[in-house]
Amino acid sequence: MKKVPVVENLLKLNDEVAALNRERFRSAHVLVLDLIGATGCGKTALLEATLRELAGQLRMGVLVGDLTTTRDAERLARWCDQVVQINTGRGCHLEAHQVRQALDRIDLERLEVLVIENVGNLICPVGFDLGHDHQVGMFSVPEGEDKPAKHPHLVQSASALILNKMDLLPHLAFDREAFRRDCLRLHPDLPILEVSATTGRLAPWLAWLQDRVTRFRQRAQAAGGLQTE
Ligand SMILES: Nc1nc2c(ncn2[C@@H]2O[C@H](COP(=O)(O)OP(=O)(O)OP(=O)(O)O)[C@@H](O)[C@H]2O)c(=O)[nH]1
Ligand SMILES: [Mg+2]
Repeated sequence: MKKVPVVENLLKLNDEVAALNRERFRSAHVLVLDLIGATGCGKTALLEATLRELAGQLRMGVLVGDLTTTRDAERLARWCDQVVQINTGRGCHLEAHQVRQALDRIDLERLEVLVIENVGNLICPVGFDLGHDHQVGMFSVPEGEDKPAKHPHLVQSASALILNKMDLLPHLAFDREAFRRDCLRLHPDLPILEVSATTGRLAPWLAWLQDRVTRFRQRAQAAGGLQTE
């Protein structure tokens, strides 16, 4: 029977475009994060709070994926002038070519960090390289403590895992220890960043982000690509 490797080819093509994106990001010295979490876990809320908190300290831009609306981009544009909405139509995740097109609408040279808010979905986005440096996974307390165990691929591929809506902990039966245990069983040493985007409890996430930016700059300087101020 004739072999038709459709999915393999799709991913191969995506990887090729992701490699081009990565080259672009490297030459502009921009650290790129792919933020992945279920719909409603608070991705946009976290980015709004982060942009507000780091205004004047870190030059950030955001690409935000959503099926049809521009609502997230409108929320983020209040805090940042480098925001592009990518509408995926029926697509449940972002692909590298969509990011590539969006880069034409953003001034990469002016940025230090680019965050890509992926389409709200815990499954499909994980397998698609966008050219990013890190995947950041995001869960929230109301989703329940069993979600890391049910979504092991995200936990395993993430460089850090955000647990949002910590302010709701007193009101819900959420087993924090079971959550942590499952995460660390799947990915030992995974940073678990407990935050509350809407109440301003951001410290673990901001510290992780700053640390990654520092390491990224050090690596770029060592490679001779970034001038010290
Ligand atoms: N209590 C509480 N609510 C939060 C927190 N963060 C976000 N929310 C609320 O959760 C809802 C969803 O937040 P969004 O930021 O739109 O979530 P999102 O992950 O960007 O959603 P999609 O883009 O649709 O996938 C909103 O009503 C937010 O106000 C939090 O830390 N605590
Ligand atoms: Mg959003």
